[in-house]
Amino acid sequence: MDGRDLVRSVRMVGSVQGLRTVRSAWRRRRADARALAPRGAERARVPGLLIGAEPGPGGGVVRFARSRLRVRVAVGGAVFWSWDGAEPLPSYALPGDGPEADPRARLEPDKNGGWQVVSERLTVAVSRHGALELRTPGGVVLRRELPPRWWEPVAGGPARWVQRSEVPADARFFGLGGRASGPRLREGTYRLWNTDPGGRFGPGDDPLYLTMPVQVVVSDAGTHLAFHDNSWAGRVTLREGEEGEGSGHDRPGACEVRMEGGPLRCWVVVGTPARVLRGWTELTGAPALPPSWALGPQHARWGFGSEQEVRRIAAGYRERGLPLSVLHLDIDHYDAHRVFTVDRERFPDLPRLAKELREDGVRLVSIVDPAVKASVGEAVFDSGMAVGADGAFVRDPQGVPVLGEVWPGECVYPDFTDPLVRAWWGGLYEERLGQGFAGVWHDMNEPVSFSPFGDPSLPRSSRHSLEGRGGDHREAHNVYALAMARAGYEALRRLRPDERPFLFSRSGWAGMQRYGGTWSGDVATGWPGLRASLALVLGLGLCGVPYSGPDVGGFDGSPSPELYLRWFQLGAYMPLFRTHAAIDAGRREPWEFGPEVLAHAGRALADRERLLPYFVTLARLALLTGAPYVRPVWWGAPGDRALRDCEDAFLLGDALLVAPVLEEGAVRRAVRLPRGRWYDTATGRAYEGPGQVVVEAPLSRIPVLARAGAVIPVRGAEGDLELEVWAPSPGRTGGGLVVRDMGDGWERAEVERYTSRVAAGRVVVERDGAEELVPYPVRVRGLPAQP
Ligand code: NBV
Repeated sequence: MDGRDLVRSVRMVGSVQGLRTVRSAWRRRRADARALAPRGAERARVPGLLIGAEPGPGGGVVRFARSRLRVRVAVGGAVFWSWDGAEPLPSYALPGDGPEADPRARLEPDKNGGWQVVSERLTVAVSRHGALELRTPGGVVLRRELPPRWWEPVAGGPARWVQRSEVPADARFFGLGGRASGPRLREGTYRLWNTDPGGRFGPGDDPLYLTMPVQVVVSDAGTHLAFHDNSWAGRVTLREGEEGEGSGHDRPGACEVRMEGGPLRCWVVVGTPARVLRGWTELTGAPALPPSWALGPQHARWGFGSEQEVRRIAAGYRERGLPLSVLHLDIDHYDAHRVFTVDRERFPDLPRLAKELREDGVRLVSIVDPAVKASVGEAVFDSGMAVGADGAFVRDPQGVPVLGEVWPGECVYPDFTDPLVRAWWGGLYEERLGQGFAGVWHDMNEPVSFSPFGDPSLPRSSRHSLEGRGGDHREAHNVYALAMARAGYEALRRLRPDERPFLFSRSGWAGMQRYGGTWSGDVATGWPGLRASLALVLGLGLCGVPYSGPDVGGFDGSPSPELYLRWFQLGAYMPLFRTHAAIDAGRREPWEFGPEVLAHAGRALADRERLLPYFVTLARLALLTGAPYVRPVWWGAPGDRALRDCEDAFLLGDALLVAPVLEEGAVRRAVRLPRGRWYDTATGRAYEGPGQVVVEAPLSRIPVLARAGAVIPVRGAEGDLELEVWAPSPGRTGGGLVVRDMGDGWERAEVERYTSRVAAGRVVVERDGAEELVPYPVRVRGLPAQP
């Protein structure tokens, strides 16, 4: 540990606890040194030559001298392949039993002495040395997997492995969970180990809280998603390719996945971006539909301090006519930072506060930290110790509960990979609901144990149930928060069966969307942080987690009024729109930055309110199709290379292109447009894509462009649903989908489909498949003024 580390620990938690974190970190190091033998001598292995094959459901097994490769095409087109006999299950990413094999896909010999599986969307060709090629039906190679290599410790233990792949020279990489440096993942190594960067992070920090071995690769040949279903620690090294400019000597893009253990198995989904996300969420589960109120503006702060302050903030919004849907209470409302308690002095009557706020349309959401104060007599600790035969908490190999250091002091950690523990923990949410909270915010669940040096988490040797299979923290770490989310989500469903749960979590893993959303975590206040917050939301959306958003204004310090405003304007178009900051940071209420910022923030809030029906629609479409609300601009045109490289704008659904201001002082900006006509929604001016245009971006707003022909559900002046229709370009038609707000329960909703066209100089809107007239007022925009 160097001096800087010590300063970091003291700054984080204060001096007494700072010293305790040093002790806890040493304890962690000692525990691992004792329990995890050094790997010692290792034997390297490659598959060797092909020796035979056996067809099976959806594909079959190809045998090599020193391993076997299983290939299986699933109904729906996803392809599974694995080495050494690994099966798709067990998996934390897949709910239930995973998809059925496609009976039409067969394993057959190819003409090069290898074998192939031909399916509707993909041919998987296996070479004699164990390389595997994924080709489109037209024969274009999307991805080539080279034969893997394993290193097995001679003395036994988990085998490390590496899998190298090649992708087309023009390919771009995205995903890997939430990465601050994205959305386009450039050359570099990205770690797979959920990590609290400690206090705040910027674009250079990696890994962050929510990593996933999920990569989305976009090239002229097509889009595909590759998921290495393995929760162990790993690294992904990416290198973009280079084209030989017609010389025929392209250098392919390269991807190398290295894992410290666990199965070598992979799912690949191919198609258009929309089909890929549909296939991915069919595989890993549909995104939970947030209650509609979670689509409204939210405000949080670490350090609200008291009920009076919460009331004062709510009144601040109300008196200024600013909409507010949710207020969040952070750890400071706990009694001595202990989860599932309330500081009665400063928050004497939370249920009453919740009720009052609710009458004004504001819900309360509670932070929930996983670590439990380790002390006999503490209710949560005692009840946890009584769960099952061994108690609920993660133990060391000797069976002693593992201690970490978090806000309440010395803590233990529930083992959420144990179904019994999930049930017990879930029961504790009843207390939160009893306090009047309407949703939960999971924090510190990487999980964190403060540490001035090394990994700020549990010892890797700690034991976990892993659904009864047994294993250690090396395998459980990355799925810890996912399993915690499952506990929380299932509990809320059980406790409030008539309401859709609202849950979002800092950490998670593949499949996280089944239980809720996530947020940026402690993004550093500054222009780079603003950029990082967009990268995170885009990357997570491509990994199947559509509901997220940044700490608007940044987590630490004090943003300049301009930065705050630009962040606020971006946030207004993010699924989770929430201002939040650290206990020692400057204020984040919109009125704290002067009258000009207040006026412009008010406009952003009003825009969000107006777009709520559109957000409701996008949320439902995410549930039905896996498509994220916030999409990269190449979503509908992955073949447009300039769009593929555009990282400073995004599509909100199909209809809107949002171009946030990410640079200090900018009052206009270049916007890269996809094909077709786009209207600046503020000025009505039309632009033709594809290409780049410069649009005005005064402080009062960020550029939002509407696609010609778009039909967008909005909230009219009376609060009723209206259709905002942007004139189709000449000779073209347009359209849009509308899903009405069915409240916060489980009622199914109909997807209404509208088309727009121009007839005799007028815009006509019709509802598909319905005789009746359009049931909402229609407001047409973008038509040239009639003479
Ligand atoms: O609970 C306090 C904070 C919270 O405000 C923030 O949003 C989380 O990301 N929490 C982290 C723990 C403190 C970290 C320094």
